[in-house]
Amino acid sequence: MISKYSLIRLISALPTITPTPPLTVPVTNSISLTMADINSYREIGYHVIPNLLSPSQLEQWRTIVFGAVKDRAEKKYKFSTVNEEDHTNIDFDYYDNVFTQRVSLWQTHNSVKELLLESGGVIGKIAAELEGIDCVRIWCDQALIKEPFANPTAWHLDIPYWSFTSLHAISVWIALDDATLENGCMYFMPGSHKVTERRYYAENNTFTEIKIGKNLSDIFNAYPELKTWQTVAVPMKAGSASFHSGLLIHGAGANMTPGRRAAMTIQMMPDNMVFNGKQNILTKKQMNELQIGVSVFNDDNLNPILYKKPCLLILSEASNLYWWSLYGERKDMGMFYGPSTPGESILSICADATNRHLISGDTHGEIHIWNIEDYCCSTTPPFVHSWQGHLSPIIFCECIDYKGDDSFILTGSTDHTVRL
Ligand SMILES: O=C(O)CCC(=O)C(=O)O
Repeated sequence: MISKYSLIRLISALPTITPTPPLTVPVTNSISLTMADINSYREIGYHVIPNLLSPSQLEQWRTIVFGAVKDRAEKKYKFSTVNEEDHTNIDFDYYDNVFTQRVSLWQTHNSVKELLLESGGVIGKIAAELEGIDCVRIWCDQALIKEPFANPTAWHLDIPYWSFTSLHAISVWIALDDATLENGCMYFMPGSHKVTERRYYAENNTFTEIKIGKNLSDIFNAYPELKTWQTVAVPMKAGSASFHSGLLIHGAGANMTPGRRAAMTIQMMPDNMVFNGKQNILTKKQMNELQIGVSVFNDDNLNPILYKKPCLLILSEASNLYWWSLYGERKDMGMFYGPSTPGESILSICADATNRHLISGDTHGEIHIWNIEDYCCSTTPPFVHSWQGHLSPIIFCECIDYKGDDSFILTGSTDHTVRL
């Protein structure tokens, strides 16, 4: 009989290693995504979070962002470095009246930097979960203020403009004023991210770059198959936010009112992104120094980390599951006994896509599920379910997410069967 096994599985889990989040978090920190939210985002390419900011947090964002924009506007430059050109847009007079756009305010204003970084535990975590990535860095931030009677924002997708190429880039768009059908709310084309992704692969891992100009629909010259697709207007209350994939086609209406429509946005990227040769927000100096295909945007001073999943190493030594923190101080965080029958051993473990559930298979052929969402101390995490999966030891288990809300567990055993 198999008696002692040990195996090491690295899973990213446990969002709450620090028991009490700092009170200064400038976003609603009770927000969490469900598996249905994540699946919906992956299907349609965007996700709306009502009331990301409470009324007092909204006031804080407005004060900080408008203060920085005013400061930048008085100095008359859009980018954080003076005299850098904008390479994304043509028809400059027209574009100037799409919105007042101020880029990378975090670089020139510490208050903005603190605001974004303190929000990272919520905003970055949502982005990480929606995109299924472990680390979220800031590519840039942009205040986008549609002034009274401003032009519409032409249909586009974001990633072709940026200086790295990733299918997991994502933006958050936070309404600092009510965004309405009348004043230029966002519009999305649900599901278009799948078309642009397919095209990327079909065209040898490249994107067609369309300059954003006067013509609202130029993008459809590149994607004619999308001309007949439905679009969705996404009006939202001030303080609410939407997250959209860097692959999703989106735009915004004209401001037909004498009032302002302001939004603060953060453009986010995964870790280890490689320079692709495009200038976008980079300075001439950076362009001269960076090497295409070699330079990586992992410098925390240039692309700060907004969120990194706290990682744990789980070690199963016979029947016990040990938890080790890999970030910060390396220490054991907890241990509990796995099997329901004494003397049995855990031979396989895995976690679901959101790392909320830990699944284990033991030498008795039993499958156990625990809720590890908030587990990081010495008590046993809440037990969810267990059943006899096989007649003999389970040596392999893997969690498989299928389109709907449900997860499947694939197990393999020394009874010569594989079960789903
Ligand atoms: O605010 C807008 O008008 C457009 C915003 C946008 O395109 C974006 O956040 O990617």
